[in-house]
Amino acid sequence: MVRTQVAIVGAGPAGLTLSHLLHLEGIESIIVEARGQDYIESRVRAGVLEQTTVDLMVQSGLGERLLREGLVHHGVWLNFGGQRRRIDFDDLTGGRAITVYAQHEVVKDLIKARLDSGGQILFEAEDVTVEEFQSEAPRLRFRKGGAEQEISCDFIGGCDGFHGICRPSIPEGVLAVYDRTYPFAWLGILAEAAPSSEELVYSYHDRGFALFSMRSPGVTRLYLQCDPEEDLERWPDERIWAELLTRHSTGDGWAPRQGPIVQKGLTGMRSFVVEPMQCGRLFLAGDAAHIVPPTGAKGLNLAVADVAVLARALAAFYQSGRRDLLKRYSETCLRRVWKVQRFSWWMTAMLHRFQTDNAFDRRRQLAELDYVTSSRAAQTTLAENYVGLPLD
Ligand code: RFL
Ligand code: PHB
Repeated sequence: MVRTQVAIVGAGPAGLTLSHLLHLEGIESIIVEARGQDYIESRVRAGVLEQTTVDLMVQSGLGERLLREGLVHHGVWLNFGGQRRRIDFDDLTGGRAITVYAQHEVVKDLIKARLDSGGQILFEAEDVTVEEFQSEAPRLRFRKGGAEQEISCDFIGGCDGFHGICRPSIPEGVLAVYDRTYPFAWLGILAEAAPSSEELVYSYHDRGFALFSMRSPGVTRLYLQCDPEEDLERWPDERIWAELLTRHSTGDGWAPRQGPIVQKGLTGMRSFVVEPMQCGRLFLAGDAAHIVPPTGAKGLNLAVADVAVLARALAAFYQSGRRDLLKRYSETCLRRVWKVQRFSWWMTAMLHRFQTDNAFDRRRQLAELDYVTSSRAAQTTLAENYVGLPLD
């Protein structure tokens, strides 16, 4: 049996960042991951980092490539009723910004940092189980390369995403679930086309929402609101471009630039939170504990914020025997989680077409967009949430 201080399930942004922050505090950890390294280093997901996330990465020594290759954006556009209006983060938040840097690049940087400093990530682990976490001696069990393995530890970081095993291992009755599903999904594409706007464009349209984003100076990322049961076979490239151009039409002549589509996918939309985010010595972080619809670009950022709180609490435990921060882990995280849930829900409700909406609702949405882009108070509300609330 192997021993470590903190055993972490999942090598996504939450698990890897936790392991990295613990290492900086002199705390040992081992990450156990179901997938292979190549798979997780190329999994296309989020792309927008809050200022808060960028600051944390830079302060913890992960800034080198991010600061060189990340695209810093000082605002976003809201496009509705034939007008494109800009929310100026710089002016509204005292110089805070967002950085476009793909999640899998963050993951690559984190894996490299862990492996370079002798960290252990056990990829391709099968049938992981978490045990005895309500005692002082939790254990992780799994199979790797056909052999049974066991890790004994002081704490478990449950960082295995929404479909992981940590949350379902918590005994029935402990967790309360709060959730909402939305009656639509996003069809997302990556296109080999130089972005035609320097900043993101969120478009509200009669035919549904569309988003213009990017990954690099040569790659555009675009999304379209669609049916959750949508069949991608019914979306040949020409149909996708026609729909994107219609929904992104503006009065000022701007349009996304077209190019070969190199990836297509469907993303469901859901808001989900469990309370509490801990049970004994098992601590849930990131998507394992909560998910948000992608409209606010928050999932990855929330995962990083959780593990910053957890790393600080574990450091206080190991350095001075303090248990109070660990005890309050869930409470501390949930204050931020619920604010981010509210923001993600609000952006989603403001920008999407709901089938149950009538002409009244449509006018209400347009009025809200007009207000949000013309009142300085409302613009500040959007901007300060988008660039990221400060860590507690
Ligand atoms: P992850 O990234 O899902 O990582 C969990 C890891 O655990 C592994 N795992 C297991 N390992 C061992 N045993 C098991 N039984 C396991 N089960 C699972 C998995 O293989 C995986 O490696 O969760 P984490 O670390 O909490 O990170 C969360 C983020 O990935 C997620 O919130 C974001 O991607 C959400 N998201 C966005 N977030 C943002 O902050 N900004 C964005 O712009 C943004 N855009 C998006 C998004 C998510 C999207 N999709 C595909 C859902 C855009 C999209 C399209
Ligand atoms: C992305 O670039 O993938 C992206 C950007 C903004 C969002 C969601 C996703 O709100």
